[in-house]
Amino acid sequence: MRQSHNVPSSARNPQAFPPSFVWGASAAALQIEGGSAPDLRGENVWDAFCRKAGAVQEGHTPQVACDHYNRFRDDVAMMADMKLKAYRLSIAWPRVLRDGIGAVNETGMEFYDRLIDALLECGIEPWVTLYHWDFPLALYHRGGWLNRDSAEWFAEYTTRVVERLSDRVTRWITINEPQVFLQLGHIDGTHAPGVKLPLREALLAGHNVLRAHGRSVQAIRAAARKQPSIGWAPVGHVSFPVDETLDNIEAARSATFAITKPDLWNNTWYADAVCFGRYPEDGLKVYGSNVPSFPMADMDLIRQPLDFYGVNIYSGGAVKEDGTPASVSSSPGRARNTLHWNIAPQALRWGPRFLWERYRLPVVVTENGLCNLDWVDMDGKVQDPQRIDYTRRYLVELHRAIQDGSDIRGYFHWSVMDNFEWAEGYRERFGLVHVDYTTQQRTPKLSAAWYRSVIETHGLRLFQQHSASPAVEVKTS
Ligand code: IFM
Repeated sequence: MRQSHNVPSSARNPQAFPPSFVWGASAAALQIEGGSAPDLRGENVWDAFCRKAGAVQEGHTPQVACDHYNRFRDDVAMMADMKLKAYRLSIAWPRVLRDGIGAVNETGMEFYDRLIDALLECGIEPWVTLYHWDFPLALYHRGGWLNRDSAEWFAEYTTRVVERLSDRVTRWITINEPQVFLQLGHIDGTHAPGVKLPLREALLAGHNVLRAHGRSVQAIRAAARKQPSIGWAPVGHVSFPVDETLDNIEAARSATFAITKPDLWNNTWYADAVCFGRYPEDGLKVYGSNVPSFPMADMDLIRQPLDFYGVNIYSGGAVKEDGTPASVSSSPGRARNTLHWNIAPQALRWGPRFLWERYRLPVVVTENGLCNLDWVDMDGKVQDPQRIDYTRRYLVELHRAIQDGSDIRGYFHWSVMDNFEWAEGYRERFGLVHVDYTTQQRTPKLSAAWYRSVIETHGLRLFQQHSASPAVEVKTS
């Protein structure tokens, strides 16, 4: 597919983002909430996984995390001070339905009621993700995603949430990063639930996840009290061209959408199913007899009309004309984050652009950001010029994608604050705000003030030369 040649309105001012472009930041329930006492929520697969010796860095757990459950009002005030237009949160499934299905846990639902109200009072639009990996433990014991009923369980939960919140929430995201919880959680065993299934069973779990996505979209549309805008948030694995020759662009596009290995990391096994209602031919070939059999009607269920394509992009790799990795992506001493992911700003131009060209859904970058080992300095500040430079470079590339003619509607920085980085525990810090996990003291990093200036100038700040220290500061409450 070729790019659209429509000239975006932002082309009149070459440095402006479209007027309605959404500037936001993201987080997820288990990574920040805490509030995990038995009377507050049911258990999820991560609670059990964290109890396994050696499963999580230094035995860290999400039991307290950022204590956002008790401090959400201050956190929302901090977001308002950052001038966020939108905040992407996730709902903890076993907080609203302790066992995943059945009676609503009123205390849990009230928490989200209050959080949504606090956001709206500050003029911040909530974007709600329904599933960000905290699968109810009770349902895991009934087979988890391997059980075909999981799609119905997820639909029931979706309905309860949407009935309650859709008088105020219109932005819905069904599932976050299926690639990660399927590959790491169900094949590699390094994320919850920590099992090492054969490929065939993992593909069955994946098929049920996609059915759950479809049923969730149906449930949102059926229960929503206000016109919903619905998307999902897979990982975007991006190959980008070494230069802008048509052949190299084509090679990068093909590499981005190809399935070449029998693992679950790719884009199209999920996205072609969700957007086209079919699994891609190359995937069927690579997975071969491991592809589970299922009724064809499943594909109609999986393919539900969506309003946007959310995508999480952190990294990527340059490819040559023949589709093989270019040396720049593996050169010694190249820029990397502390998890050793390549810093690859071009991924935020070519990834969203390729997705827009293939699926013709408005794209929203639902996650992007840098982990580092930030600390509070002797003057009480957190100096994170690398995060500023990372974000600036990526956003400049995203802007190029818009200028190329791609329909890109928003950007959510990951993450609003430091948090529980799954099997890495609390070591990695992705936040715009530093969290001291002993005192729960929040310290906005320099990047928070810088991001505020980007939002306030609607992106123009990206194109101004500036020192690492922005002139404005963000207050903590
Ligand atoms: O922290 C995670 C998030 O939960 C899902 N996307 C990637 C982030 C950084 O690893």
